[in-house]
Amino acid sequence: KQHYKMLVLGGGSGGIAMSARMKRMLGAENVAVVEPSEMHYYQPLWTLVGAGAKTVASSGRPTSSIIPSGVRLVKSKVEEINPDTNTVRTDDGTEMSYDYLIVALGLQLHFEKIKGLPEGFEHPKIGSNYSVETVDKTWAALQAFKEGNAVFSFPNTPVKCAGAPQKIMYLSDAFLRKTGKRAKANIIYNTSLPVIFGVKKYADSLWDIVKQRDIKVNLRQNLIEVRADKQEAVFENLDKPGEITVFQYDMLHVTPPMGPNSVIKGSLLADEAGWLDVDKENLQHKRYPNVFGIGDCTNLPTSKTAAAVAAQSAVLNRTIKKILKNEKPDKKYDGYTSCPLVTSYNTVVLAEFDYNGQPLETFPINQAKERRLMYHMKADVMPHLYWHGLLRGLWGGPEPFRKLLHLGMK
Ligand code: FAD
Ligand code: UQ1
Repeated sequence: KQHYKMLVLGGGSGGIAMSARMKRMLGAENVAVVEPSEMHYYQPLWTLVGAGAKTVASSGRPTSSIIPSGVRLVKSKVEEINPDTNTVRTDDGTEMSYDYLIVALGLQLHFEKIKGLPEGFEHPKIGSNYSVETVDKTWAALQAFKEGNAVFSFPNTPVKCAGAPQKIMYLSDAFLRKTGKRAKANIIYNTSLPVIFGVKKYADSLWDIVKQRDIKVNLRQNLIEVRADKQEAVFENLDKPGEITVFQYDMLHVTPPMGPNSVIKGSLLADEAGWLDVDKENLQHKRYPNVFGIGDCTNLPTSKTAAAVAAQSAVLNRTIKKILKNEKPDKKYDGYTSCPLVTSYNTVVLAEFDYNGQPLETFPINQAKERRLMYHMKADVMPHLYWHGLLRGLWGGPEPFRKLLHLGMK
């Protein structure tokens, strides 16, 4: 049986960032990562891939190339975690034991919870930026648009990057204007939420933008069925169950329902809803002190993003350092998360906020305004910060810069 001092489950954003940090703390020989995927993707780029501004190939790198050198990569799927015996079993029957466990398994997409999907993706005019298989279909649908409704959905579940379902809508609006087709298009955003965005400061700004661009927003509308052969999307009014509206579409962008990773949901590590049950300040598991969590798989009550993972990685590094010395964790996570709301091919509203939904902006300028500089950050700076900063355990979020940039200011 293989034994590791520090076992990391999942080689996504959080898993790779933590394995780099744990290598530095404990030495590579004491760290292993379990991840079955051949490729690691920088998912935030998919917003731009779906709009034709970047290629899907440029969003991925082989997993083997981003594992910190010397750290063991176990190329299989976790099937069961038993925190009472400190063991993990994988799909090829391997049993591993650990002293400390970091869970970074991400969340799961549930296209199958919408009637008619995923098989509907075999038809044209429909895409989703949320998976590597469907992101190119968004761009194909956008290019093929002739006239009629362009419909964008937001599901009735927690999601990762809560701004992404509407970013592709603004980019589609811009593309249709650029190609002279906007006058023949109705752009419709049907969201399950009762708001356009969860933080008022940015929501106010986004309402101005949709009005100015002539985009129709329907709140509390949940996509329940796609009849892709007939190009029909069926929505249910969440405030009046049973009230159904059928939208004929010439383009449909689907944001799928999402939920906790099934490995966690079925384990002793889950909370009632199935998410990894961690302390919101120090990221240690609430019942198993040698288990820690980071990222989309956790029940941290903040918006699930890579920016949040960055801030969490710095806190978790500190927590583990303290635990290894038998001391109390001291650094506290404030819930920092960020969502660069792409509003055209050259502008971004850079939302940044904390657990209280209070804006926590890095730059000493009003980030609720659409800005070109922030588009450049999103499209050209963030990918480098991700591959060379976050994944190497060198980027723990913008907090130090925020403090520096706000020196002498309120
Ligand atoms: P992931 O990076 O998803 O990693 C989870 C890993 O676990 C995966 O590699 C998976 O293969 C592995 N795994 C799953 N099950 C098992 C198993 N049973 N055994 C072993 N391994 C397993 N964030 C931002 O900060 N800014 C943005 O602009 C932004 N835009 C986004 C746009 C889109 C379209 C999408 C989809 C996401 C976006 N995000 C953005 C969100 C960001 O990508 C995620 O929040 C981030 O990647 C979460 O990291 P994670 O490590 O928790 O999960
Ligand atoms: C960030 O740190 C990050 O992770 C690398 C992202 O993911 C792609 C982001 O989108 C953002 C906005 C941040 C925050 C960084 C700054 C400089 C505001």
